[in-house]
Amino acid sequence: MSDYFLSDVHLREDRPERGRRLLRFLGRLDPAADRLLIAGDLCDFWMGSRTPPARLARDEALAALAAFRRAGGALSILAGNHDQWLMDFYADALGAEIVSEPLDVESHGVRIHVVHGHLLGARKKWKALMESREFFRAFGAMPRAAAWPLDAVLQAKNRRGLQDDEQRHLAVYRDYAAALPDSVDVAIFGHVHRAVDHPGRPRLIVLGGWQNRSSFLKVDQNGPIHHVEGDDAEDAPASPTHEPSHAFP
Ligand SMILES: [Mn+2]
Repeated sequence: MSDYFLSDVHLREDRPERGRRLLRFLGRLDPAADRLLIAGDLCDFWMGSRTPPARLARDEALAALAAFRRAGGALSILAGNHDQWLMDFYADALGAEIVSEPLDVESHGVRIHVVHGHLLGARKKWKALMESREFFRAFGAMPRAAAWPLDAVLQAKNRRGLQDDEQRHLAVYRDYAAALPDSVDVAIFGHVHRAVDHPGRPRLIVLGGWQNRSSFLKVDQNGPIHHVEGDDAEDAPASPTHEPSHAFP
């Protein structure tokens, strides 16, 4: 019986490897015993805003999540900035339980605090503006010929500012975790795509994005273990590839 936490898969039809990673991951779960919490940004903004729900439901990875749920698996989802307008879809089409942040859960005696991370104050204003339902709708209705270049500009802007953005967020995460009650054992964050596992009280974990690999926190009777796996990890024995702990900025 294990509890799994993951975030920032950023499913997109033009990035099928992300869906394949999620499919492989789901294949290892036991719906009769395991529970899964997705801490935001399961779907990328592009996919969420531009794909009609019926087609979205046919996405292989999303269909596998629905199947996990139908087979009795516990699936909870909290909103990220990319998929906050998809919560009704997740509830209806996937059968997910929608939870709101901050979320406090206990797993195998470990007290865990979960947020996506975009609401803690480190985000640039222009990005927050883009996350309105109006922008989501407008982007979804935009002709492909206009949406592609805009998407490319936004991605390039994100890449250029990545280092600063990550450092700013991680500093905010560290302060946020330090201010949590002493009862919290592990503070889980998403949004930043770099996997971080920082010891301390609470232990600070940034789950990590699925753009280039799979990463998740597994909690069972052995305690919480942060797994960061390359695409060939399935053939490897039980001990996963571990990302070294990153020093904080
Ligand atoms: Mn995010």
